[in-house]
Amino acid sequence: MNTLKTFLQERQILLEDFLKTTLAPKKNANRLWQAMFYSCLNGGKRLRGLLCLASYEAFKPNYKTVLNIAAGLECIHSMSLIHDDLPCMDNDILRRGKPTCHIEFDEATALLAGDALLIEGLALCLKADLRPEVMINIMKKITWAIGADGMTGGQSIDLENTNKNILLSELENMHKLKTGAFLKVSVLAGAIAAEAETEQLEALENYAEKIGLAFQIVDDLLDLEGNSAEIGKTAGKDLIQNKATYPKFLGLEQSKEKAQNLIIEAKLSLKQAQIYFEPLHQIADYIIERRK
Ligand code: GRG
Repeated sequence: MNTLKTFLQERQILLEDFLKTTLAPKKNANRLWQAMFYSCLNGGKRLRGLLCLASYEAFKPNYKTVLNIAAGLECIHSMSLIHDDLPCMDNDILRRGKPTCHIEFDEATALLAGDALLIEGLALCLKADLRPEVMINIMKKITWAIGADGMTGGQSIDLENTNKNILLSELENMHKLKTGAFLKVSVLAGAIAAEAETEQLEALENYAEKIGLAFQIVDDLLDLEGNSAEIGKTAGKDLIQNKATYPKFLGLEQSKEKAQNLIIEAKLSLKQAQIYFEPLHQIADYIIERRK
């Protein structure tokens, strides 16, 4: 991550090492584990894991308490990318600068690698040493965020919307579910683990909603303005697939402006709840500065 400061870079490396160590014993156990390792340890930005660590550390010092959750969230995220790339979904051949899982292995293995990463990811989250009621609360929120009223539901709406004329509000709702819900729970999981106050959780929820939407707008912009080598996935796909995007609705300049304003609002909601933790601001900035 080129623009993230040392504090977050350190945690990114630590999270990467933790994921590697956790999955390594099984790395070559069989084709399934090889595909899981290939798709999880392949240079993701680790945004969801970092959000979880940072929102914990905004309230309590020992972020290693939530390392299992941060790693579990990254496994679940990797699962969603594998399935998203499948021929029956987005049908893509490039992910994180490498052939997608079903290209490198085969479709059935990719499907199963996704399934297994989802289960292993949830199991990893459950390993965090937290009070049972805190753990249950986090697991409820994670399962909700990835279920039919969250990420899976959003993906389904996205598939239905392809080649259709939809409203901006419908686009926003789709992203709220598909991408936003999981980013939000990544932020909340850390803060809930740190037993933050209700008012602080509300502020973080608001922060997460704003950065989630900004993340998606930037994703649309990168698809349009970036190149495949830089973004690590096939650029220009939204146009080819005739997908609704923010630049399509708002134009380039207004989309950029909207993303920037959302980041300002996200930071403001932290300030209003007196959450002064610089890395959360840095992540918000990174979301609009990123080039991949
Ligand atoms: C969770 C059961 C279950 C099913 C998943 C396939 C699917 C259903 C959902 C797809 C969700 C999806 C892929 C949303 C796109 C989110 C997105 C823009 C991902 C890219 O995130 P980055 O840029 O990626 O953080 P890296 O590679 O850095 O991790």
